[in-house]
Amino acid sequence: MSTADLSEYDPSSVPDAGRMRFGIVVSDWNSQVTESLLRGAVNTLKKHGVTDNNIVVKHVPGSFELTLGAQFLAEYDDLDAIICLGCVIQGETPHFTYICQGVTNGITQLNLEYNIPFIFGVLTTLNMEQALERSGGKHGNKGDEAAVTAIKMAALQREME
Ligand code: DLZ
Repeated sequence: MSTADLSEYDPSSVPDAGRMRFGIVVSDWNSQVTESLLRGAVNTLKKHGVTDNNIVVKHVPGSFELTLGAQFLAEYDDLDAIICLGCVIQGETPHFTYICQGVTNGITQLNLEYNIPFIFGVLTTLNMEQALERSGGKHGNKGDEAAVTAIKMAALQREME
């Protein structure tokens, strides 16, 4: 993956995911952006062999809720990895910082507490323009990148089991 276009990658470097099952938890805040991240993630999973019935999508109100939504998925389904998708845009108050810290720490903690990977697909941008550029615009789609990361981490775990 280059730094100019995060979604550029060599497809042959991604393991076959035909027998894997993934959860995606997506935040409804800035839904124009997060729906595009979701489309990218789903399309990329399918491109690498994941079937529709092995992609479980759940929505949460905002990025702060991604951690608990992902924990619910981990508890109630049998998944190889969980992708967390959100978009936090800086406003005039420190709210941005607290949400970013909360979700970053939360997802990190899930990675350490559960025996499956949780992927951080959350855009943290200064404005909507930057978010659009990274959700299907000139900087690619962070949803694609999150899906590739999920497949690679799930394959790594299978390899080591
Ligand atoms: C409250 C809030 C604000 C101001 N901004 C965003 C944002 O840019 N992106 C996002 O995903 N969520 C935002 N939220 C909502 C919080 O994530 C959360 O849903 C509420 O604080 C309720 O817990």
